[in-house]
Amino acid sequence: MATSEFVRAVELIGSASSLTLACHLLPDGDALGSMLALHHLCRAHGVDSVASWSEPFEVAPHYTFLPGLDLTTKPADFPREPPLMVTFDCGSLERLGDLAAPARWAREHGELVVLDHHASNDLYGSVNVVDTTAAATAVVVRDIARALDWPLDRDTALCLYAGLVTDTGRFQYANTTPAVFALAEELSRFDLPLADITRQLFEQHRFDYVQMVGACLARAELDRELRFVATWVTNFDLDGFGVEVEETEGLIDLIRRTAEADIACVCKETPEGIRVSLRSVSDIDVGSIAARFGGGGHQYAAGFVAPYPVTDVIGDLKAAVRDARHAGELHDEASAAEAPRAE
Ligand SMILES: [Mn+2]
Repeated sequence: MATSEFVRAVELIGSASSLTLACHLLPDGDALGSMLALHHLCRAHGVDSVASWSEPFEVAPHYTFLPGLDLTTKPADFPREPPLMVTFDCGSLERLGDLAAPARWAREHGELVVLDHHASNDLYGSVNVVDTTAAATAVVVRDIARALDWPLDRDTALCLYAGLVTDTGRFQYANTTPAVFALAEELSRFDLPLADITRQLFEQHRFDYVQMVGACLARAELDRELRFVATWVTNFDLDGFGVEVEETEGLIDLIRRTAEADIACVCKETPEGIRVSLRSVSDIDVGSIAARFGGGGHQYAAGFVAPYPVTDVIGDLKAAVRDARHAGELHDEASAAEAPRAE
């Protein structure tokens, strides 16, 4: 990917003596992995770097093994006026939370380099490297490192691999291309503990969490006509089972196993509102559904935050899914009408 924006990003990062790095709030494996990877590379090449994300400045238990978390900086200590800031896996300024203000400063007075792969990215940087063909932001960081001629080390490779394996759902989602396997092969050569990484990221949970999942799956609702399945996590669940909301990231991957549905939804009560995760295993684009609610994402994985009760969110979502299916049917009918008849 050698667009002029990419070339500019490489120039800026390659000539910097210091860099500030930030990923989206409530970071996932790709946000953390891609940011920490560049953090490691900067340190290896004599570039002072600071890496952070918004409060709550915590990571889910399944990410605590990532090397470099001990080298991150609390958002309160993040530079207020960074001359050069790079953001990772973040589609909008708002998703930077507490770090939106320094990003705004960087954009107006310095440079704000946005590295991302979300089609919904609103291009809020002064330099926007948004590669929608990349399976993960980790892929974009690998491209940047290659252009800089910065060789990878084992910690960097591990962080990039975590991003890649997270965003491809361990090489299961539709974004799993030959290029993804090629990068995974390259990274795995750093003697990465692949089985351990997979278990840490996807398999291993506290017993309290496993029991809470049982309760959430038991209450799931299936709309067979809409092929839509949804469940929710309340504050009562979290308190009762002693589970942090960050731990519940994998719940959507359990509910999306439902054969009678091709769109899955998990709603979670959080201080900022109902956080909604959507997954699609059909050609219904949940990214555009999420966009109707002020969120974003991809065709197969998307989300948004709604400031009203779970039952209302699910009701509104069903209406949106119905519209999307109806639009799809109209399109299919139109295509069928245009198609030449065999008889
Ligand atoms: Mn990502």
